[in-house]
Amino acid sequence: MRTQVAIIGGGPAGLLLSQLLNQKGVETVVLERQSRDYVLSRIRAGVLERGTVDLLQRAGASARMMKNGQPHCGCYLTHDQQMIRVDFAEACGAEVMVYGQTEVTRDLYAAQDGLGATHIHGVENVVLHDIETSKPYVTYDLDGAAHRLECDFIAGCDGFHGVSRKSIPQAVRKEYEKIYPFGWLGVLSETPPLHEELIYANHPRGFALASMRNPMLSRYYVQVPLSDRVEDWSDDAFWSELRARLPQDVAEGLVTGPSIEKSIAPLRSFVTEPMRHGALFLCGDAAHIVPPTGAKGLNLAASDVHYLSEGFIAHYDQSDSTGLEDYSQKALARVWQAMRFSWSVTTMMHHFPEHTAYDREMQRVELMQLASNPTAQRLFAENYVGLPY
Ligand code: FAS
Ligand code: PHB
Repeated sequence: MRTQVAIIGGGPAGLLLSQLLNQKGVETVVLERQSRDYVLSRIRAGVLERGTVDLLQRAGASARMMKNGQPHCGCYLTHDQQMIRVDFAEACGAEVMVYGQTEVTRDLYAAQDGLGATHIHGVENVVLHDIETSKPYVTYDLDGAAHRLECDFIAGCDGFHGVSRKSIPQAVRKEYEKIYPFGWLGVLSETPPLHEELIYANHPRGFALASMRNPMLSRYYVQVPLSDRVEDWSDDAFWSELRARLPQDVAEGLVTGPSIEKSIAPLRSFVTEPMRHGALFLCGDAAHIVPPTGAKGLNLAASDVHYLSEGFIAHYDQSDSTGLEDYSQKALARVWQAMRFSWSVTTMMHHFPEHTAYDREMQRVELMQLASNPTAQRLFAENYVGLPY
């Protein structure tokens, strides 16, 4: 089999890249390890930056989002009992879209089906070959049979645990990592959201987040030690801890119910450089991971896809490869900005075991500055809604 761009991984990055390329006549084949149902069962991101919304509109995958998504022009951060609202519209004239990653993935699959795109699910033993030559290829197994996919380029969209990043020689890769000493226990419940906007809570007991997917589907998180396991947390224990970390007057409005999904995600910051090596281009979580505090993971995948799809389209349409040559540097410039924001909000909002009383005062003062200083509000808002591509 032969194609122009082989895409490893059919998550949001792989699907969006395939869609934007196919729309412009660039051939792709998406190789995905899991089944479509499995990919659609994942509960992950919930907030889309304006750039991501624009890209999904360009990709012809935005109708359901524009109908069911919820535009938000602000969010709350709390410090113990104090509620601080950041007004995105007032601070920077923009907003975000609250719409689950699961639904984005569903919309992208529908758009790809509409174009008759080639997705191969259930692949195993994917290996990238000759990425330093002009004739790279991918081998993989499917239902016990060996296959070979010839291509011009390979897009590694296979997430943090995929094979693409590791296909770049260790001597070439420069990696940066910060592991946070806690995780997020997340719960999805078919209950009305606590508040009409997101609430990020800094409390002595730990961080909490009240989010949502729609008027009858809520998404909540509490910070937990890395040693905790999901089975350690009953629904009642979760609701009680979440309630304890929110301002009392707000917590009184919490509607609880059975969890329909419950999971713990560790938090890390990670970047690999470069994001290109020969014919291989890394995209999304394959190249970088952010703590979900700043709602940047999915949105960084989108901006990577924007730069990479523009590069491929110019290459094939106008034999202009400058976009491909500039990809890594351009994508990384935005990645590091998002890394800083995600790290800063994570540091401001979480309870760190090693923090002293002085550190906790710094968190408090950071939040008070956000409450009273329009410049601080603007910096937070511009980063939260998404810096320009
Ligand atoms: P993904 O990991 O989504 O997709 C990679 C795909 O590649 C997967 O479908 C995988 O099955 C496939 N794959 C892997 N190895 C392969 C191989 N060898 N061969 C073929 N296919 C292979 N971001 C936020 O903004 N907010 C959040 O709240 C948030 N919560 C998260 C919770 C969890 C538990 C996790 C893990 C991530 C969360 N993220 C969040 C980040 C998440 O949304 C990612 O940024 C987003 O999924 C990135 O998309 P992709 O780069 O496509 O990677
Ligand atoms: C979510 O709704 O899952 C969500 C929202 C904002 C975040 C992280 C997760 O920063």
